[in-house]
Amino acid sequence: MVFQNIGCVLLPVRGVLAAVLWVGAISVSNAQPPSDLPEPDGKVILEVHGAISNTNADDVARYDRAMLQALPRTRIETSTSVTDGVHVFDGFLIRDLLEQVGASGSNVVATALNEYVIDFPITEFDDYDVILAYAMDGRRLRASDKGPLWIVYPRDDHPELQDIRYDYRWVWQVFRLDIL
Ligand SMILES: Nc1nc2c(c(=O)[nH]1)N[C@H]1C(S)=C(S)[C@@H](COP(=O)(O)O)O[C@H]1N2
Ligand SMILES: [Mo]
Repeated sequence: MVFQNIGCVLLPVRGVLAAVLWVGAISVSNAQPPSDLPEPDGKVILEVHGAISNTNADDVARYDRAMLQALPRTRIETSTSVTDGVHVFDGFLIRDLLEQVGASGSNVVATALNEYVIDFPITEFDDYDVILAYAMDGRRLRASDKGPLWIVYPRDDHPELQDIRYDYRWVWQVFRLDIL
Protein backbone atom coordinates (compact mmCIF):
# COMPACT_ATOMS: atom_id res chain seq x y z
CA MET A 1 0.00 0.00 0.00
CA VAL A 2 2.69 2.44 1.01
CA PHE A 3 4.79 1.69 -2.06
CA GLN A 4 1.77 2.11 -4.32
CA ASN A 5 1.04 5.51 -2.76
CA ILE A 6 4.62 6.64 -3.24
CA GLY A 7 4.40 5.50 -6.82
CA CYS A 8 1.26 7.55 -7.39
CA VAL A 9 2.90 10.63 -5.90
CA LEU A 10 6.22 10.15 -7.67
CA LEU A 11 4.86 9.56 -11.17
CA PRO A 12 3.38 13.06 -11.62
CA VAL A 13 6.45 14.57 -9.93
CA ARG A 14 8.66 12.82 -12.47
CA GLY A 15 6.42 14.08 -15.26
CA VAL A 16 6.71 17.66 -14.06
CA LEU A 17 10.49 17.24 -13.64
CA ALA A 18 10.82 15.94 -17.19
CA ALA A 19 8.77 18.89 -18.47
CA VAL A 20 10.94 21.34 -16.53
CA LEU A 21 14.12 19.74 -17.89
CA TRP A 22 12.70 19.76 -21.42
CA VAL A 23 11.75 23.47 -21.25
CA GLY A 24 15.14 24.14 -19.66
CA ALA A 25 16.95 22.41 -22.54
CA ILE A 26 15.03 24.52 -25.07
CA SER A 27 15.83 27.81 -23.37
CA VAL A 28 19.51 26.81 -23.06
CA SER A 29 19.76 26.06 -26.80
CA ASN A 30 17.95 29.32 -27.61
CA ALA A 31 20.46 31.23 -25.50
CA GLN A 32 23.35 30.10 -27.75
CA PRO A 33 24.24 32.07 -30.89
CA PRO A 34 22.16 30.71 -33.79
CA SER A 35 25.25 30.04 -35.89
CA ASP A 36 27.50 28.37 -33.30
CA LEU A 37 30.38 26.82 -35.23
CA PRO A 38 31.23 23.14 -34.97
CA GLU A 39 34.87 22.01 -35.01
CA PRO A 40 36.38 20.85 -38.30
CA ASP A 41 36.96 17.07 -38.49
CA GLY A 42 38.71 16.96 -41.86
CA LYS A 43 41.44 18.98 -43.49
CA VAL A 44 40.95 22.73 -42.98
CA ILE A 45 40.53 24.39 -46.41
CA LEU A 46 39.32 27.87 -45.36
CA GLU A 47 40.16 30.15 -42.45
CA VAL A 48 38.29 33.36 -41.59
CA HIS A 49 40.19 35.86 -39.43
CA GLY A 50 39.62 39.37 -38.12
CA ALA A 51 36.39 41.08 -37.06
CA ILE A 52 34.28 38.00 -36.40
CA SER A 53 32.29 37.01 -33.32
CA ASN A 54 31.90 33.29 -33.99
CA THR A 55 35.07 31.20 -33.88
CA ASN A 56 36.13 27.59 -33.31
CA ALA A 57 39.83 28.22 -32.58
CA ASP A 58 41.76 31.19 -31.17
CA ASP A 59 40.10 34.15 -32.94
CA VAL A 60 39.70 32.07 -36.11
CA ALA A 61 36.81 30.29 -37.83
CA ARG A 62 38.29 27.15 -39.42
CA TYR A 63 36.32 25.19 -42.02
CA ASP A 64 36.70 21.76 -43.53
CA ARG A 65 34.86 20.77 -46.71
CA ALA A 66 31.88 19.23 -44.89
CA MET A 67 31.28 22.44 -42.92
CA LEU A 68 31.36 24.51 -46.11
CA GLN A 69 29.00 22.10 -47.86
CA ALA A 70 26.61 22.42 -44.91
CA LEU A 71 26.08 26.10 -45.80
CA PRO A 72 23.05 26.62 -48.09
CA ARG A 73 24.16 25.36 -51.50
CA THR A 74 24.06 28.04 -54.16
CA ARG A 75 24.45 27.44 -57.89
CA ILE A 76 25.62 29.94 -60.50
CA GLU A 77 25.51 29.20 -64.22
CA THR A 78 27.79 31.62 -65.99
CA SER A 79 30.55 32.16 -68.47
CA THR A 80 33.91 33.31 -67.07
CA SER A 81 36.79 35.29 -68.51
CA VAL A 82 39.19 32.35 -68.16
CA THR A 83 37.12 29.42 -69.51
CA ASP A 84 35.11 28.74 -72.65
CA GLY A 85 31.32 28.57 -72.62
CA VAL A 86 28.89 28.47 -69.71
CA HIS A 87 29.76 26.48 -66.59
CA VAL A 88 27.78 25.38 -63.56
CA PHE A 89 29.36 26.38 -60.26
CA ASP A 90 28.25 25.04 -56.88
CA GLY A 91 29.20 26.64 -53.61
CA PHE A 92 27.80 28.97 -50.96
CA LEU A 93 27.04 32.68 -50.80
CA ILE A 94 29.90 34.64 -49.28
CA ARG A 95 27.33 36.67 -47.33
CA ASP A 96 26.02 33.45 -45.74
CA LEU A 97 29.56 32.61 -44.57
CA LEU A 98 30.04 36.18 -43.28
CA GLU A 99 26.77 35.91 -41.37
CA GLN A 100 27.76 32.56 -39.87
CA VAL A 101 31.07 33.89 -38.52
CA GLY A 102 29.41 37.10 -37.31
CA ALA A 103 31.52 39.39 -39.50
CA SER A 104 31.29 43.04 -38.51
CA GLY A 105 33.96 44.80 -40.60
CA SER A 106 33.78 46.92 -43.74
CA ASN A 107 36.24 45.02 -45.95
CA VAL A 108 37.06 41.44 -46.83
CA VAL A 109 40.58 40.49 -47.88
CA ALA A 110 40.86 37.22 -49.80
CA THR A 111 44.21 35.44 -49.91
CA ALA A 112 45.03 32.63 -52.35
CA LEU A 113 47.51 29.77 -52.15
CA ASN A 114 49.69 31.60 -54.72
CA GLU A 115 49.78 34.66 -52.42
CA TYR A 116 47.40 36.62 -54.64
CA VAL A 117 45.56 39.07 -52.34
CA ILE A 118 42.44 41.15 -53.11
CA ASP A 119 40.47 43.57 -50.93
CA PHE A 120 36.67 43.75 -51.34
CA PRO A 121 34.20 46.19 -49.77
CA ILE A 122 31.97 43.93 -47.66
CA THR A 123 28.88 45.48 -49.36
CA GLU A 124 29.93 43.67 -52.55
CA PHE A 125 28.47 40.46 -51.16
CA ASP A 126 25.09 42.06 -50.43
CA ASP A 127 25.00 43.79 -53.81
CA TYR A 128 25.70 40.57 -55.73
CA ASP A 129 25.16 36.86 -55.13
CA VAL A 130 28.89 36.13 -55.11
CA ILE A 131 29.78 32.56 -54.14
CA LEU A 132 32.82 30.62 -53.06
CA ALA A 133 32.58 27.69 -55.44
CA TYR A 134 33.87 24.22 -54.54
CA ALA A 135 32.69 22.49 -57.73
CA MET A 136 32.47 23.25 -61.44
CA ASP A 137 30.22 21.21 -63.75
CA GLY A 138 29.64 18.74 -60.91
CA ARG A 139 33.32 18.10 -60.29
CA ARG A 140 35.19 19.19 -57.19
CA LEU A 141 37.65 22.02 -57.84
CA ARG A 142 41.18 20.77 -57.25
CA ALA A 143 44.02 22.91 -55.92
CA SER A 144 45.78 22.16 -59.22
CA ASP A 145 42.86 23.78 -61.06
CA LYS A 146 41.33 26.90 -59.37
CA GLY A 147 40.37 24.95 -56.24
CA PRO A 148 39.67 24.16 -53.56
CA LEU A 149 37.65 27.42 -53.51
CA TRP A 150 37.09 29.93 -56.29
CA ILE A 151 35.26 33.26 -55.98
CA VAL A 152 32.57 33.24 -58.69
CA TYR A 153 30.37 36.19 -59.67
CA PRO A 154 26.94 35.88 -61.35
CA ARG A 155 28.63 37.44 -64.34
CA ASP A 156 26.04 36.62 -67.02
CA ASP A 157 23.19 38.14 -64.95
CA HIS A 158 24.77 41.60 -64.61
CA PRO A 159 26.30 43.45 -67.60
CA GLU A 160 28.37 45.63 -65.25
CA LEU A 161 30.18 42.52 -63.97
CA GLN A 162 31.36 41.65 -67.50
CA ASP A 163 34.29 43.97 -67.07
CA ILE A 164 38.03 43.75 -66.47
CA ARG A 165 37.45 45.60 -63.16
CA TYR A 166 35.65 42.53 -61.88
CA ASP A 167 37.75 39.81 -63.54
CA TYR A 168 40.59 40.29 -61.07
CA ARG A 169 38.18 39.64 -58.17
CA TRP A 170 37.57 36.04 -59.30
CA VAL A 171 40.23 34.81 -56.91
CA TRP A 172 40.96 31.12 -57.30
CA GLN A 173 42.73 28.87 -54.75
CA VAL A 174 41.26 30.95 -51.91
CA PHE A 175 42.25 29.65 -48.47
CA ARG A 176 41.89 32.66 -46.20
CA LEU A 177 39.54 35.61 -45.62
CA ASP A 178 40.37 38.50 -43.29
CA ILE A 179 37.52 40.75 -42.13
CA LEU A 180 38.76 44.30 -41.53
N1 LIG B 1 44.67 33.01 -57.01
C1 LIG B 1 44.66 33.88 -58.04
N2 LIG B 1 43.47 34.31 -58.49
C2 LIG B 1 43.45 35.19 -59.53
C3 LIG B 1 44.63 35.69 -60.12
C4 LIG B 1 45.86 35.21 -59.59
O1 LIG B 1 46.96 35.57 -60.05
N3 LIG B 1 45.84 34.29 -58.57
N4 LIG B 1 44.54 36.61 -61.15
C5 LIG B 1 43.29 37.40 -61.23
C6 LIG B 1 43.21 38.24 -62.43
S1 LIG B 1 44.20 39.61 -62.49
C7 LIG B 1 42.30 37.97 -63.44
S2 LIG B 1 42.09 39.03 -64.73
C8 LIG B 1 41.52 36.74 -63.42
C9 LIG B 1 41.77 35.97 -64.67
O2 LIG B 1 43.11 35.67 -64.69
P1 LIG B 1 43.79 34.96 -65.96
O3 LIG B 1 43.19 35.60 -67.17
O4 LIG B 1 45.25 35.24 -65.80
O5 LIG B 1 43.49 33.51 -65.85
O6 LIG B 1 41.81 35.91 -62.29
C10 LIG B 1 42.07 36.55 -61.07
N5 LIG B 1 42.23 35.58 -60.00
MO1 LIG C 1 43.79 40.59 -64.49
